[in-house]
Amino acid sequence: AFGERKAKAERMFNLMDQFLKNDPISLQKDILYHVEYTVGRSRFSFDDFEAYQALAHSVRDRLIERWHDTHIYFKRTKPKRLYFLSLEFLMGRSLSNSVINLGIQDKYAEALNQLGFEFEVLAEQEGDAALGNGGLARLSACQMDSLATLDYPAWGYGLRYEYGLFRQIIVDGFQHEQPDYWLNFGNPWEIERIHVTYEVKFYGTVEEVDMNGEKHKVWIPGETVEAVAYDNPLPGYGTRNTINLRLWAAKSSNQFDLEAYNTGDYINSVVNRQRAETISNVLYPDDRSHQGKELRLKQQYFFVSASLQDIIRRFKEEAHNNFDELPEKVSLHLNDTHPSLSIAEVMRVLVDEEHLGWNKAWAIVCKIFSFTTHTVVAEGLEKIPADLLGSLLPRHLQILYEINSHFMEDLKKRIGLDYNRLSRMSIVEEGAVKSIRMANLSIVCSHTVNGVSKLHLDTLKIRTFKDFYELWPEKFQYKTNGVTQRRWIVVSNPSLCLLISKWLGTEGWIRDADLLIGLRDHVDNADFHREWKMVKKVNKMRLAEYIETMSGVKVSLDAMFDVQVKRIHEYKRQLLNIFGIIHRYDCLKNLDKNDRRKVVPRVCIIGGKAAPGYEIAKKIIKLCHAVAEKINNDTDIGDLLKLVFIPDYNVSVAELVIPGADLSQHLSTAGHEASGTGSMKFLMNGCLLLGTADGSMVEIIEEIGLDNLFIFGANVQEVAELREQGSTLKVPLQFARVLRMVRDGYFGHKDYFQSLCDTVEVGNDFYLLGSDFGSYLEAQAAADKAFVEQEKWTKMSILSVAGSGRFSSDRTIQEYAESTWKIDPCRCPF
Ligand code: GPW
Repeated sequence: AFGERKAKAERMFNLMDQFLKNDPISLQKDILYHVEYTVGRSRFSFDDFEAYQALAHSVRDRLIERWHDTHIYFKRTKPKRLYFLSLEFLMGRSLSNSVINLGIQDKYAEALNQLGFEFEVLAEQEGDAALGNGGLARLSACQMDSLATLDYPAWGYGLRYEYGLFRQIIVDGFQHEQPDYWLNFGNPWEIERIHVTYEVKFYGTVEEVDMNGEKHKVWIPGETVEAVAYDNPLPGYGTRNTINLRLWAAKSSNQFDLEAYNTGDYINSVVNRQRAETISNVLYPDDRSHQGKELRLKQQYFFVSASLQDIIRRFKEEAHNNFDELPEKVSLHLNDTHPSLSIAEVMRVLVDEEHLGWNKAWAIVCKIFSFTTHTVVAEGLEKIPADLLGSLLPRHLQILYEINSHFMEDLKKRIGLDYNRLSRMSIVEEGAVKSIRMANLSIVCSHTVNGVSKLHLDTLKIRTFKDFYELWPEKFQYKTNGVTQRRWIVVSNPSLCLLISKWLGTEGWIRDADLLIGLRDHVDNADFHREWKMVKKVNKMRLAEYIETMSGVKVSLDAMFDVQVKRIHEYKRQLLNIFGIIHRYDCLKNLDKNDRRKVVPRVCIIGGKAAPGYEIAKKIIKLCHAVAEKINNDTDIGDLLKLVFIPDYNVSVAELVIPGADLSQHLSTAGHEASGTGSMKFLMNGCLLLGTADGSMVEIIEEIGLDNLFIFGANVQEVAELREQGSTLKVPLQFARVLRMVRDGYFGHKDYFQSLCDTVEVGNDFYLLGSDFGSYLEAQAAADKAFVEQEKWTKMSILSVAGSGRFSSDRTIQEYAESTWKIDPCRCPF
């Protein structure tokens, strides 16, 4: 039998020849092969999109090759694995990132040139994979890139939504949402695994049965849905390792609704089958608001159940069913509370299916979960109504109650009968609506709870999770977020990438961002300055062209490009920015010709999506457009001030906007942004930051020094004090004046904007726009002043990039790997 297998393997190997070759001729052959046989077009007639598809398929082949090698190697060496569980991944485009990480970008460019195509043009054909909302989801994507690059044996698990985050279109200045059916034109980056499927059960009842004299709970489910795996290979940079992001899609199971078939209701049963497939249809577009919807809960459990079946199957194969080894072989990471039903599910599997007994199962569970929270405010924490949970997952609700009763008993022993504190810490909330607090569950059951910045952890300790911190101080840690320099410099800013490598004399910073500090050595070099400014100019040109095609507004390259792009949220204070712009406009109008000549021209750029049900956020978007219309059409003002709203902000748009920015704004009221990662992307692109001492900004200040950015506003302590003052709070006259202009209908839509204005009226101004306005204007004035002194500005810009090394997600991931997950690199040796 061995000889036979060997002969077969040899035959296979000879048929496969060898690894795919990457010389231009081989690449051209492969691309044309895919034009004919994958895309199904003639090699004599295909358009740019078809060329992109064929190109993508040729890259995919190369990814698959490495992906296989990596997984064969993991299987052979059996390292402890990290499973990164997240309901959201904002991957954006894959083509450029892949060829860069594979190290064959130049070869492809050359191959395409000879065929008469330009790589960049074809890359533009790709749509974004937008399976997430904002910072949290893009963070997952950056972290996957770092996990692959640092050779960690990691898997990502997520949902394959058919509709990603809605597309934002603007009609008369109002946001409208359109579905993002991103799979319409096929997705060359995924591999459908029709054989990797699991049944996921819902509803039904729990029965007690006797087994060998012991009583066991058995869940008799009422509905079965099938989960099908779609694998997305993610290559590391400078390594052969290519890890997997496995996304689940729902398919109706053959088990589904047998009843209806049997009773002869054929048509209805087919309709019901379709209904099962809706589970993974659509991404929920509200970040940080949870409405207790059944479909959302179904998505969460569908995801959790499929992922854990897959993980446990792999574990059992490797560990021969010995569950004592689970904590040495498996680390499960909860990206926020969204996947926290995993805890109950692992308990159910260990107790009900593997019959380990409660205490043993519990001891294992407490060793395998880690948890990262991305929020600051307790009100934003996820809660699931017990009724809803009990009807969809009756056994899980029992398990959650049991976890809680054990926890409450232990807690009473430790803190006594402090009923207020006990009820605050309980996993079960006994209110008008009895519900399960997913954050409490995650904290109780995880060995580590991570914040996403130093300041965030401080807030968790003294406010959000104070009770838990006092109980288990050692559980609470922080890992400052980071972003991947591969996407945010190498892919999105190729000119800067070349310049950095030239002056550092190495490309090493692409794998080790700390090397960027070496740029400080050249901070006064005139040639370096000249080249640095050229790079910014090129990126500003690219952005200016985009602005003109999107909005018809022509902008001057001499102006300061001032950008605020992120989800629209009251706490992020886009309104403060708009009020600042109104103030600037008002001042300009009152200047005489001579004084106007001294003004620094500005192009203010705002972009971001509002959750569809978030009325105030939508009004902010409308106000931005109303103000833009007034300013941009005022011939008296000309190039001195422009305001543009960039519609449909997403990862690809960010790749264009961030490198072209001179200044970027991060205005959250101190204490409200858990971290913020946009700031890090701007920092890496030599864009100066203007913002509050909030989240990761505090640490950016530590790295580059207060001299190199523009900080304003109340700090965390002051925010608390100011809020005490209520309606006696002092607000500058300029703020009152701007507010009055909006209220009086200076920008039209008088009635529509009143409720928006109410949110910042004295006594009601929770996010303190009024009291921060004065220092905001001062910071803006400081930015204007610095922009005129070009040499100083360039120096600040260089020092920003030089100090950005700490904000690489490589650093974050290494910290997680070493101190939380306890996993080691596992580098594929081929
Ligand atoms: F509410 N974040 C996000 F905390 O993008 F869960 N979506 C969310 O739903 C939440 C947080 C949640 C963001 C944070 O607002 C941001 O400060 C942080 O940098 C980012 O997550 C990544 O940690």
